[in-house]
Amino acid sequence: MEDLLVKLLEAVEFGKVDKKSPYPPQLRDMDGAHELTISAIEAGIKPQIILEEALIPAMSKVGKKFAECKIFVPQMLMSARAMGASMFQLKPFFASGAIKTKGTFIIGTVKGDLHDIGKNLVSMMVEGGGWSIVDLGVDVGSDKFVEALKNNPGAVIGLSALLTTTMVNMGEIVSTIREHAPETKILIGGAPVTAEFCQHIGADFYAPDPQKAVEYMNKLAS
Ligand code: B1M
Repeated sequence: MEDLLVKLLEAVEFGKVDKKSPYPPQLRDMDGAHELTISAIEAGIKPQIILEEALIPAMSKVGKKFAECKIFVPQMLMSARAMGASMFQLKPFFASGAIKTKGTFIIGTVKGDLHDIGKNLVSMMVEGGGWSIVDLGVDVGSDKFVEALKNNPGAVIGLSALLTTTMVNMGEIVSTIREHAPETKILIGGAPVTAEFCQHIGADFYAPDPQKAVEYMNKLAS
């Protein structure tokens, strides 16, 4: 049983989605995250254990390697895809409550901004860190964040912006969220964003990369 979890961890870490996937070359013709997750469930391994002992540690390794520039966006995307294949098999257990997450993370790219590659990476890494995700997509204004927060009380909010012209919209979104739910934790990021800007608009934390976002979220959950 342990062997299956080790193999699943490795499949997600190196982005092996399923058996027929040619990537990565060193795992060619071997089972991927899809087959290994099914085998783990059939072997009676609890879904919570699959999440905590294979998927979360795998994505944690991926996040650290990315932050240290040992891997780059394409490798990270492949790992996220492998994690997605595994999560797809685990979905019914989330729905039934058999798997408990650390909380909910509502994320979106702010109003006026259509860039979503970085936002998607952060979303997938936080999911891999054991959180439920509500992804509002791109071009999201304060009204949608507030509505999502009403549906998911206590959720953490994540704002992404890639343009100097749209990062300013983060300020209005933060103020509106504070009016409705002052205690909400708000995390921001994106290429033009800085820690100084974060402080200036009254958000709680600036994460330069997905790993720092996951570390912040994990501190909130502990
Ligand atoms: Co745009 N674009 N773009 N673009 N684009 C940039 C951002 C730009 C720097 C290019 C340039 O001029 N050199 C420039 C911005 C200049 C500025 O504001 N100072 C720019 C511009 C000007 C524009 C348009 C205005 C161009 C035009 O139409 N005239 C237009 C705007 C459209 C709009 O949004 N309204 C536009 C459009 C587009 C495309 C649609 C073509 C496409 C986006 C496709 C998509 O996202 N689905 C695009 C792209 C791809 C880029 C570049 C090339 C790449 C951005 C990217 O995805 N990077 C970019 C130039 C560049 O960066 N070389 C550029 C990879 C991604 C992984 O990094 O998003 O920074 P990033 O995310 C990082 C971190 O920032 C962090 O984690 C990620 C991983 O480390 N992070 C977070 C991100 N969000 C976070 C949230 C967090 C925490 C961390 O917590 C919540």
